[in-house]
Amino acid sequence: SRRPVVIVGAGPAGLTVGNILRAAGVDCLVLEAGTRAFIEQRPRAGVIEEWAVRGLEQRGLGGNLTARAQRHTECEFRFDGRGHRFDYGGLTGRHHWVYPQPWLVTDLVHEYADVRGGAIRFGVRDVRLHDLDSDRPSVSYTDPDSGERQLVRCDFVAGCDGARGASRAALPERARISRHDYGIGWLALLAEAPPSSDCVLFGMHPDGFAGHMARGPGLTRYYLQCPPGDDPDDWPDERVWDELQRRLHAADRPPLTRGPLLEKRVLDMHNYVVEPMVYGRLLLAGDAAHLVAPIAAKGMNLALNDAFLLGDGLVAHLTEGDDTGLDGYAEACLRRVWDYQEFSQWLSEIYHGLSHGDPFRAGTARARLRRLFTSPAAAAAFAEQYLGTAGAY
Ligand code: RFL
Repeated sequence: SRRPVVIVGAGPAGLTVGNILRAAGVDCLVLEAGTRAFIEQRPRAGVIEEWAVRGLEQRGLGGNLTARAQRHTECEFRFDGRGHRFDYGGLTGRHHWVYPQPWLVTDLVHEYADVRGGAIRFGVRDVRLHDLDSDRPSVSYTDPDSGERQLVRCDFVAGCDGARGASRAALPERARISRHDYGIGWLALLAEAPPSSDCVLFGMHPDGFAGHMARGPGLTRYYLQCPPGDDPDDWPDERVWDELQRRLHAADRPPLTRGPLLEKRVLDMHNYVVEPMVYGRLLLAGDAAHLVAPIAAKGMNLALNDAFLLGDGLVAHLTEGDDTGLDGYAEACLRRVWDYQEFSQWLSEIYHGLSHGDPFRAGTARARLRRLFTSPAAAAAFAEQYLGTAGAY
């Protein structure tokens, strides 16, 4: 068979590209390794920036989100046994949205497959990309029902299959991959418990960072810094809650609301950026092109930014013969990517500096932290970067 575009991966990036193409009447096929139920439930991100929500709305994809998402205007830093509120909404007039990634994926799959009539195959295996440097690329995969290999010819392949997908495996030698490893692990936790605060909490403690992010009325994400590669089995629920309570303790705040822990995963904090993001007819988007450790909650936002630019660029090329969007695609994405990478690194020092064991780094991390509460200029700069409005992207 033949389609103008094959999209590999049905995450936020791939599904957004697919929806944009379908809205313009462009035929495409999405190939996804997971089942529909699996991708609709996989817990991950939750913080979506205002510009990204506006981008979804402009493409008819924001309906459920704006009706159901929580609006956040403050975060709180906890250190030295006290809570310090940071009112970024008051400073900038802007806000964040909290909307769990599986909800967004559920909305996007529904809109793509059930409303816009987009083709999608779930459970595909062994996806391979072919002839990317020619003008007749193709994608092959094993069909889960028949067990047979299928080949789809296309004009473009959108590589949206995340950090461990077929697109990254297909990158040629000329790809330059810049990496940064923080040498730190985070135990990512999902608690079946109401949030313990009405805003995001960042705990800076000599024993390590701890974080709290509401996901919904009965679901809360927590993070605990741990050694990279730590075994989640060494973290029984009681140990987790005691440690969270210690690191997020503030004399002027109520204790955490405990509950069963549904997910415990150790994430090794590292980043990479693949440059360029285009290889012949393969265009990368989202985590396939760049990974940013969840330190600043930026990954899904970058995936959406890529997807807007890629979807719009493909539509302009395929329907009007206008190549400006595709020609400038990688450069436009990478401006925001590098800006967010830099902010994550800057923020990481605040989160992890106190527990590094080096009193010099602890001293400078504390100074960086205090400056947010003493210098209006520093506070404004932080707010812009936290909200993703700092650059002329
Ligand atoms: P995804 O979401 O990984 O989707 C890729 C899809 O491709 C499929 N796939 C394949 N399909 C076919 N063939 C193959 N060979 C395939 N290999 C993989 C996968 O099954 C999947 O469905 O990539 P995408 O679309 O680029 O989206 C990126 C985001 O998912 C990611 O950046 C965020 O989750 C990162 N992130 C956060 N980002 C935020 O903006 N705000 C947050 O608050 C936030 N919190 C987080 C996070 C990531 C986390 N983890 C688990 C790393 C919290 C956590 C714990």
